[in-house]
Amino acid sequence: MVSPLTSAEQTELLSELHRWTYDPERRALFRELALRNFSEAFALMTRIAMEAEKADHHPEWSNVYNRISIWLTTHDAGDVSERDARMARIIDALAGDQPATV
Ligand code: H2B
Repeated sequence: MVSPLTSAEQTELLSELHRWTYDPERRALFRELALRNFSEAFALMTRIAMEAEKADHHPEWSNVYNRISIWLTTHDAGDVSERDARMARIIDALAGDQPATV
């Protein structure tokens, strides 16, 4: 059983992960990415998918052409946990300095 982050921990996490926001409806970390085109977006999704599989922690996401929307939440915890924080850091490292959706 994984514990959700406390609200203080969540606030601290969001100040560290400045590309992510909290989506209260989905109780999830949320980030949007805009790549140059569909191929680059899907290639990044593939790299993220490989890491997600290794970590046994999977994104909820959608893709429209060059854009990817990603939500991270921990079902067992019913909210954001340290597992989502870890996955968000991995995604940031793979995505590099992609700007938010333009
Ligand atoms: N991914 C995410 N994002 N949250 C989870 O709670 C989760 C997961 N649980 N991937 C994992 C798989 C669980 O279902 C398996 C059985 O370990």
